[in-house]
Amino acid sequence: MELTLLGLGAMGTALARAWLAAGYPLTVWNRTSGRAEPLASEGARVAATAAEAVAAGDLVVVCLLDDASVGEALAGVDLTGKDLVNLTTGTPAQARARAEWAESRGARFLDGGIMAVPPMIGVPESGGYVLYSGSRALFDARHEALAVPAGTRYVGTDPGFAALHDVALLSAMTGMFAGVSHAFALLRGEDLAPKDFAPLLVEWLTAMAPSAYEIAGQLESGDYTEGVVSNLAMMVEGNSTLLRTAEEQRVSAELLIPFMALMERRLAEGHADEGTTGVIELLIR
Ligand code: FVH
Repeated sequence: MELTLLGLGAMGTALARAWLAAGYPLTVWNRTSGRAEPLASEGARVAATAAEAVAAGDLVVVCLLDDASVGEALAGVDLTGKDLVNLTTGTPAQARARAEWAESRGARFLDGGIMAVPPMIGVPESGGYVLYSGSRALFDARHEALAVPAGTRYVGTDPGFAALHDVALLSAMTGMFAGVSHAFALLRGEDLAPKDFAPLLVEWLTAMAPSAYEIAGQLESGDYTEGVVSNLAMMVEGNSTLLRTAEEQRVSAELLIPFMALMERRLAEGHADEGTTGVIELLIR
């Protein structure tokens, strides 16, 4: 099997090194050719153009900045008979359109969402993995090579599903970063070392994370009061303490307020016995 990789940014370079270390013959291309030089000395063949790189490979992996750069790099390139795997982050709609685009050019297509940062690539114990969706036949046929840089999770034939899972996980992470930022802001100016607080924060967030299973169960059953231990009425009451403390500590509560407002709306609609699952209903447009 001949492997081609388009894109040698931070992530593309990490992917290339993992495949080279595993002994895969690899052809690489990057828009700025200088970035390929270190890889040439590590055993990669360097193509002068994207078309030349694609022609050299059966399995073509693309890891560029965004969907527009994928379109630019592959414009006019012959994809007939190729297995195209796009590891560029994008939206579900972009992935679906890219799949149609690739298939109409004679390629099998798989979209991937990388749940790892470059230092985690090629390090199995890091826990990094890639979500894949699209052609199951491609995934099965190329699994051995795809599993080299990181673990694999196939999430469905719909080419948009990998991006959907990826963005949902990143969105949850964004909320977590918002909460962590607010928590550290509360401590600023006090005689408290952030590094002493960090382990408490990690322990607490780890203990609370399994609440996702409770929410999933309630969404499945449709009963948002099922198994509730901390109800909405109590939590909304508690929010006023969170807000008063922010004021006392001279910290803006702007990261917390939007979510608290939704909790209050759901409570006002008569759902005191739920947890926070009902907030999801208020988000659906
Ligand atoms: N790095 C990370 O932590 C994250 C982890 C999760 C997944 N992402 C996604 O991976 C894609 C690539 O990310 P990256 O870290 O390699 O990004 P950069 O280092 O900025 O490299 C960008 C490469 O894209 C090339 N490029 C940009 N525009 C074009 C274009 N119009 N035509 C062709 N190539 C283009 C760029 O080339 P150059 O600037 O060196 O010439 C780099 O090769 C990305 O989707 C992340 O969201 C990474």
